[in-house]
Amino acid sequence: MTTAARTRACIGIGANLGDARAALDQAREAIAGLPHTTLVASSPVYRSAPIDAAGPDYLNAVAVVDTALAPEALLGQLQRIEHRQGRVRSQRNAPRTLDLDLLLYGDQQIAGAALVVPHPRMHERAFVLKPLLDVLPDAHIPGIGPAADCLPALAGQRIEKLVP
Ligand code: PH2
Ligand code: MG
Ligand code: MG
Repeated sequence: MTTAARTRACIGIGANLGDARAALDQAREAIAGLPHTTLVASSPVYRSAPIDAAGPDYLNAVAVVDTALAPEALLGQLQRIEHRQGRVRSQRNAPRTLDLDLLLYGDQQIAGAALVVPHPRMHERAFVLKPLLDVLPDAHIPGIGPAADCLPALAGQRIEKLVP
């Protein structure tokens, strides 16, 4: 039997409608249960002001997985989880019960119609970088550089780590 090579991928988790804390917990369980995928790290939860969006504060976290799923297949699985947890797509950046973004997929750069990796705005968002760096302090964003180097420029973004 051959063993498919696994790739380390990082998933951004966000919610700002309904019981966002429960949505994050449920999403992490669902990610842990994905086929051909192992959850290797799960970050603390942060509360942050919406960026480029209206509505209530967001809760955000990051999950790190090792997966044999191809990037598009992983994205499809993440969208299924969003849908199961009541995500309704209206206008861009509308408040949502759950948002799962494929942030990083190994060191790959992907520019497809349905999927762009690294997530194009992740280096500008403290709500992505802080939880990511909690679990992967050496995280590297292909085409950008070390994730840690991006944080100082984002000091103006309101964000707080929640107690577990
Ligand atoms: N997601 C967005 C837009 N703005 N702001 C915060 N704080 N957290 C998010 O997850 C978020 C956002 C679009 O996905
Ligand atoms: Mg998003
Ligand atoms: Mg999204």
